[in-house]
Amino acid sequence: YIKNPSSVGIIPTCYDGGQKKSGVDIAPGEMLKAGLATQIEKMGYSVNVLPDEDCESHKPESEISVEGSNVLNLVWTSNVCKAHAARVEEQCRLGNFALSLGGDHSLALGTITGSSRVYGEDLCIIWVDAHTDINTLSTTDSGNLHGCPVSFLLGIETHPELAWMKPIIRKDRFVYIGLRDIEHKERKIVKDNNIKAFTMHHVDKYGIGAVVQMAIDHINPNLDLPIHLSLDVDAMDPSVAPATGTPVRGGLTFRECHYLCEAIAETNCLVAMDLVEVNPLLGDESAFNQTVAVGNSVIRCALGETLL
Ligand code: NNH
Ligand code: MN
Ligand code: MN
Ligand code: MN
Repeated sequence: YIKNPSSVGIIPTCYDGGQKKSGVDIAPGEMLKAGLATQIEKMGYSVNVLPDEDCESHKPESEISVEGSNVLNLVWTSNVCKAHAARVEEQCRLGNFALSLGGDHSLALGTITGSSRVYGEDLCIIWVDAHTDINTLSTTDSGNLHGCPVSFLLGIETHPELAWMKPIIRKDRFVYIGLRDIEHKERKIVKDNNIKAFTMHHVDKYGIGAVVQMAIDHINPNLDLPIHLSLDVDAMDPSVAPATGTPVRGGLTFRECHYLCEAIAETNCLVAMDLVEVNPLLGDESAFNQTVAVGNSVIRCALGETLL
């Protein structure tokens, strides 16, 4: 795979059907309006901004219901993520850094499927989030698919509607950082599947530097495998990234999240990134501006902006 790609493909998908609060679908437009593409160009990359996905066109006539589950928008989410996966796959095949802008975190069903089609079982995932997003169709209480993508990506859950995913992500190449809001049933899934997780407790105990080092050592000890970073802005403390649908206090500070992105950039292994769950409609104008700005800022850090 290509280390340090010189081109970035920005793939916006304004999808909000993986949860119930509208507004997360205008985030990609706002992040681009705030100058993301030019900022990345100024760093020396060539940047290609792909058109926004027409999510309404993917809406089915009727949704299916799943027995024993209150899951919402399964068909719609599947259709949107399938289209998004093809776009991520294409960028990775071209050797471009695939930057997905969401939308809610259900989009990761598509983002990581797309990169894994190109990088296969080598692909390592760093999931930075307040939440584990590992509910299955039967454990989800909210019925929101943004709380479920990890179970599908790791092959813990399947559904015929999502059969196109054909997941190949290795559980030992997946790691969480930033967790602090884990549902009881999710905790059991994480433990039963032996998934490496660094919660905020570990960040407090060891410091962010050691946590990121341990996380990278776990998934990619020789620094020879491609990494996909899936970053949910709610991993950051609400004082840093307030405009998001499910804020949880006690999150990563501004510097901790930036440090994390810098340390991943330093590996030269990062090939794809998702920035999801910015909801510009939640909170006042300053909360909105602050969250869009910090989203763009952590993206630039992951692309190496602050490294010498
Ligand atoms: N665990 C909850 C659920 O399944 C919340 C998920 N919300 C998120 N995930 N923002 O990152 O609905
Ligand atoms: Mn909408
Ligand atoms: Mn998430
Ligand atoms: Mn989250």
